[in-house]
Amino acid sequence: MTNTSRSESLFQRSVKIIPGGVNSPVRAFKSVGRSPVFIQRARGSKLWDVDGNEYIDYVGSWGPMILGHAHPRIVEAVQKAAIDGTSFGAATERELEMAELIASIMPSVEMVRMVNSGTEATMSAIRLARAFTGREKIIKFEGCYHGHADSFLIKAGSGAMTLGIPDSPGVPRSISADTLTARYNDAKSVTSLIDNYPNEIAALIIEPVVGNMGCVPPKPNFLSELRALCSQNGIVFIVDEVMTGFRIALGGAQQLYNITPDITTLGKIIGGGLPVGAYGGKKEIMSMVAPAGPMYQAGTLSGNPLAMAAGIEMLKILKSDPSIYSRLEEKSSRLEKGFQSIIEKHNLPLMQNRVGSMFTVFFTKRNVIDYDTAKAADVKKFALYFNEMLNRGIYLAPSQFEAAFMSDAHTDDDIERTIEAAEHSLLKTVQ
Ligand code: HOZ
Repeated sequence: MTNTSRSESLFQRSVKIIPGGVNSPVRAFKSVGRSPVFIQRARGSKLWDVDGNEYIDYVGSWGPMILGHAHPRIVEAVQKAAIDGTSFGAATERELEMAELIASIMPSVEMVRMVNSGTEATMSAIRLARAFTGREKIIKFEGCYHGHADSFLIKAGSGAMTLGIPDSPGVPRSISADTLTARYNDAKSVTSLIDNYPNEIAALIIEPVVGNMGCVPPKPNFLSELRALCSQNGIVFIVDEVMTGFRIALGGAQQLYNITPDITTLGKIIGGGLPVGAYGGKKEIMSMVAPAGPMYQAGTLSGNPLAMAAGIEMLKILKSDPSIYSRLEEKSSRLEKGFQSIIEKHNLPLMQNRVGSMFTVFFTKRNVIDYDTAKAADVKKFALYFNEMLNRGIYLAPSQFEAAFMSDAHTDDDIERTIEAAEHSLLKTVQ
């Protein structure tokens, strides 16, 4: 058993002063029946906790660490930027460079506004869609998570799903009434909402590949059907690429599945690990954002120089080296095959989903294609498995309803060790 005594004592102190002892619920390890490990430092594919334990990391700060932790070029960019000042609340050349970089990689993004998190990006995007259409309702999908703004905490995935609070108290009824929910991978469920609320729906927002109920890929043509439905009905098509952007392909899910969103929301990865988000899309729509137009949205720290410096370096590296994506695919596929051979060899009641370097092993035999099938997973068995893996030095997201992420820093040895740990852990927990 790994010694995590210092983490435990820090957690005892934390719960007295921080709600639940953490600053974001998914970090609490609550659903896996233990207290969290406190991380001290990270490099490449590894994390070290305050007790000195080393872990192979598949959380990657929930996605953005696609190059691994503390990449030297990103660290240097942040250090250099910091010397010149950490925040100005004024226009900078870096923001322009970042906007041009994003637009050069994602052609659907004709104009872009930087914000500080994915939540800010999505909540601003729906305000913009409402301003643009003059309508109030939005469609989201059960089990998708778009941050914690009121409109999205309806049948929400991620921590809300993990903790069994998909519909959070505190969200005014007037706001939840304007959020309609459809079934992921079921375009017909969208059609009936559109039929029931003609000319009332401002936007449809979707995780193109869901990461927040575990990894769930779209069925063939699902995304293009949604695109067509939105175009036919004057609905703003918002593709939330906070997890998938620059991850499952350089140009994100919109490149991989050949769809053109009206608005794209971005986060995490464009800050290279610093707090960043962005929303961007058609010029006609983005021109409504203040001060170009009347839709108000603002932020002192938006386009922060440290975050821009880190993000620009990250995007430059990703853009200049396409072999990163072939390596990610090769390594993720090798890990998937390793898990598959364990599942088949021992006839385990598990299934896997993977899109590029995002993946989840579900504790169910049924195909996981939406919220209901994800919910069918055996979370108690997952909790046992999680703990076994942690004790073997493998750091997974502490929830069945989160995706795992491969980075370019993961080594062949990391993958071998993960497969070996998984076989032992699964045999101890599943049968
Ligand atoms: N929802 C994200 C993970 N699926 C971000 C992590 C968090 O909520 O802290």
